[in-house]
Amino acid sequence: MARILITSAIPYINGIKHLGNLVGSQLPADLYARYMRARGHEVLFLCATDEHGTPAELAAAKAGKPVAEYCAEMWAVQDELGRGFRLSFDHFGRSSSPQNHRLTQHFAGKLAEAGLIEEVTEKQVYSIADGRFLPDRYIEGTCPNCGYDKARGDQCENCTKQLDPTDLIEPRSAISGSTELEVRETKHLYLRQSAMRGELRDWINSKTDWPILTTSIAKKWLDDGDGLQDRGITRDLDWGIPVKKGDADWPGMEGKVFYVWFDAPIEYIACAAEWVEAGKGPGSEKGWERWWRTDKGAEDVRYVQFMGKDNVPFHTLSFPATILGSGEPWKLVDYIKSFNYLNYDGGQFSTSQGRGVFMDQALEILPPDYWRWWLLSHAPETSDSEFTWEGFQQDVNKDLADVLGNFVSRITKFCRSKFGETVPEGGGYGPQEAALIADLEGRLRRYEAHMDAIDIRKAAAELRAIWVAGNEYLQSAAPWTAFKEDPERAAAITRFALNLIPFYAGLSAPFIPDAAAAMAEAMDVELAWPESAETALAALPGSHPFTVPDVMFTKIADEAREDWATRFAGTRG
Ligand code: B3M
Ligand code: ZN
Repeated sequence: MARILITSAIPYINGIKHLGNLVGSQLPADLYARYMRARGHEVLFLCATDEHGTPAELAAAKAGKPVAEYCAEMWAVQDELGRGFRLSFDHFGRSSSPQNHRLTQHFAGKLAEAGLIEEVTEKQVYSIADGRFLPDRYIEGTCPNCGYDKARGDQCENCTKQLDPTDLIEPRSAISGSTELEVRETKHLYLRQSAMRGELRDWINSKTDWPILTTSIAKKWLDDGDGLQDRGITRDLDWGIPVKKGDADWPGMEGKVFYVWFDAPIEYIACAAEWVEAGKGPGSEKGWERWWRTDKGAEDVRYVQFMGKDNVPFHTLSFPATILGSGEPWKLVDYIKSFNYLNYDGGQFSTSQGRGVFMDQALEILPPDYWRWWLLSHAPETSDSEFTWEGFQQDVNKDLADVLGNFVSRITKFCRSKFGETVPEGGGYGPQEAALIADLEGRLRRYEAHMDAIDIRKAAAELRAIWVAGNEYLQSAAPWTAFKEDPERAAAITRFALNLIPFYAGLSAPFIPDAAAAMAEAMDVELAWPESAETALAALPGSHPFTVPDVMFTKIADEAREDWATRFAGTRG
């Protein structure tokens, strides 16, 4: 038995995530966590909300709420949606937690001790009316390029030109509208990542088994002339983790907070501490350290991270720089599974335009298994993939309703009508059953190998093939025909087919946990990972009771598909 630490990139707090976000980190991480638990490993699966930074402040302002209140509410919304999708986090934390405050300040202190932090004085726009420095995107004005009058200090939304706040004509504060702005000096902390380039390169080069998507992005940033620049890790904002050196004040840094990307990955660690404090982990207060400190038992932990490709530089370079630079024995990631993008119906999902399906909407229209199956079986692993309503309808109707659902319904109903609601005795398995066992044995091992390697699409394809094999067996063995001539033979076929249901339940649970639980319940068994096809398919003895389950998957009708395509085309309310 191994110990496996799994984290999903932590979603920003500002709003509900779309299905592209979901399939880029939380959902595949959940698949892997469920699989590893099913294989008997000790798993700690963590996620949280990423609550700091300008986007959180802006979203709170838009919602007309104090930012702390806004974050607390949105955390609850995201937590609930995670449950709705059956994301099996051991803890869903918050980057604003006291644990993360302490740890982030601790890491900053250690990095300073190691000489890896530089204090830099810069010039920045200060708003007299607002009594604060303004981040670039808090400054608005007229674009010098196109004349758009709501251009932001970082970029013009109209012509997409990248801007500096000083480029803007008639700049004003986006908070108050005040034009009383001046440039003032302010001090910031920089993490000297460049000093760690060699160490980071050696570490990345040692990861020969990582997905190419992950290492190619990391290497591009390492080798790009200015890819591994020293990085500002503080901001002039109110909301965030106050800049301190461990417990001590940091002279000159009063009123400043850490940059959101400095504290967000540290939340992976803090989340384990939150998990323990919430009473869900081991009793002892420091019990989380056995997952995170290699001097406290974490040396035999395998740590796997899941994220979209845009997050890869932060996880392959910045966060490792924090960990390595601290000089303390923290666990480094062992494997990074990264994803391309899921597109939506010929374009992109867009949060600002409300284009595509968002997590809350998805659950309003269909149960989680439909989404889980489609999204995972189309995970954007080697290239971007695309959601279309036709494709979704076709795949879900076929794989889930016609193949798996139909199989379960057909055999349980047939048995009930001919033998009653117990597994029929009598008749031994013949060559047809032996052939299927041999086939399924090979498929089972291949499925396990794909899941071990986190090759999600390949795993889904193998699972689908396993379902199809049972369906084809039932079709060709045709117990309804055999029953007329040879009831003993029909009993054997039926018993064999009924035994496939718990086998399917165990194997399908990481992808479609609700349907798997329903299958196991109908067959009156515990969900379990099969040791082998041979043992699993002889597990239910004659006279074992079962019930015919409710319809597992209703097909998606054309009208529903058309309605949804229109409803989700854009401009969410
Ligand atoms: N919140 C970006 C994202 O949600 C960011 C990830 C942080 S992971 C430490 O895609
Ligand atoms: Zn412009």
